[in-house]
Amino acid sequence: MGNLDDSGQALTIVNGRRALVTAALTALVLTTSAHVGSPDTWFEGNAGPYPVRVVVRLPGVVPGLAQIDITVTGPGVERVTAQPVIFDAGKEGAPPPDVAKPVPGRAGGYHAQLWFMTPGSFSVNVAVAGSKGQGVAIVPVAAVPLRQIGLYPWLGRLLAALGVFLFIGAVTIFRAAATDGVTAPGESVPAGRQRAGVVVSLFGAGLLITALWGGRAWWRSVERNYQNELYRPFAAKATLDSALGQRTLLFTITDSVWSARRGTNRWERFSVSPLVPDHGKLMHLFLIRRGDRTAFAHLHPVSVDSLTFRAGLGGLPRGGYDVYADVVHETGFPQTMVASIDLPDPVPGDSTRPTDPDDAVFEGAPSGDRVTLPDGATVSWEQRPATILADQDAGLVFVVREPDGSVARLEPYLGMAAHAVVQRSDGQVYVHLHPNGTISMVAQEALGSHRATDTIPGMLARRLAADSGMSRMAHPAFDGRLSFPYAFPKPGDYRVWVQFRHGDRIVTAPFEVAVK
Ligand SMILES: [Cu+2]
Repeated sequence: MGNLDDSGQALTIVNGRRALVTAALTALVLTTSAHVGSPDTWFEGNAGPYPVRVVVRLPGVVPGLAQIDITVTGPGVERVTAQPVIFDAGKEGAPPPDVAKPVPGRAGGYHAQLWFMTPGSFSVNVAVAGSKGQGVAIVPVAAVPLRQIGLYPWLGRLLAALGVFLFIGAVTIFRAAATDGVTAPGESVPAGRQRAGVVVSLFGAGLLITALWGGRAWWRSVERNYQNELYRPFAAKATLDSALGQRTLLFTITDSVWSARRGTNRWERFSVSPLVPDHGKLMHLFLIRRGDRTAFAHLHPVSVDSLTFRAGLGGLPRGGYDVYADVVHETGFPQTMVASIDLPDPVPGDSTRPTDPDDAVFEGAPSGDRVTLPDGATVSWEQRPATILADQDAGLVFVVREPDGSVARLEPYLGMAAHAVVQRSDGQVYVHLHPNGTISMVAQEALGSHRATDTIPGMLARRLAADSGMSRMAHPAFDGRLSFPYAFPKPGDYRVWVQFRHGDRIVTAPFEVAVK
């Protein structure tokens, strides 16, 4: 399996859709919508008056059965339901909600299983009813086929053995029909009929082989159709523009599905809709230097045209970088595009400043569980679990303290208390987290505020953009205790960059995690 650099390059070189499918197949297992290789959805928020945590584990195949784990905090809960609602059909087109069953031995724990029958952008609506009334939490989930499940080897061998048995049986019947079948009982089969038996059984075997061949061709075409439906992120490339002696990055979506605005399979329909600003930005671009990972940037490129985005690189040092671009479509469908870029040294006197006041460029290595900031404030990973296991709550709880030890108040950064970016050392896992989990805020808004009258592409996007401008105006300060609900998807060496705004500075604090 190629690493992401290879696949990223392969994706930029070939532009034709067919060729892409082949190139993408190697990377498919690793890549999925708004993250890379981290398919579970984690959500923390409220269903009306009830605080809830929801984890949606998709099977990676569609149709497929998803496991929904719900934790409701607080007393008086009587009934918890979960319902999958696809973006374009809305609640009217959704199946009835499933009642989640209490999980024995886990206080406030509920479990449900939901079928996702078609790929697309869904919300899982978790409804809680009880003594405090009722409420619904909308959890955006992009259900896309990510993998092909192979036949169990033992089942393959068993079916092959049964097939050979049937084939031999059928040929024997053909022969018997031309020999014993037309000979009176007790008589021996004449030599002429013996020969006819051989001819008929050869003819029958030929017929069966032709039928099997046809069946194989049919099955292959079914398989090809399925592979065509497998999710692959948009192809994209990152290039350096050094015109005027300044380093700016051009991020270009090279995918023909996007440039032609035409999707040929079911999930692509959700990805040709306009982009919507998440936290007020159309694109969140992360650059992480390969190898030591001591250089990191969180940029917000401006769109030059519908395919190209441009961002100033500030003082980002030289090196080979993994580039991850998070976008969300109007349908609530999120994507992470992957590319790579080699940066030269900053030009002396390079005046490129980051394009956006919310951009952050950071250089530095992790230094244990506590990071001291230049102004004396600290960020510490508190109650860090002794061992962190894959697929188990990672306990990402960070506390920002003022130099005097009191818990800090944080200004909103991009409308949130904090952001965290997680990457595994080989670049094959990447995800962007918030205290409300892995979900995108604007995806949640899109799924929650989509109306049947939103028939023209861009209508909902415009409304969401207006809303996002409104919501950025007034925001209270946040508490310096930051908790990110998440589980690392597989073992490995991870780095987590926690970002927040403290006073007038954007702070980036790196942490190292070994996941077993
Ligand atoms: Cu963020």
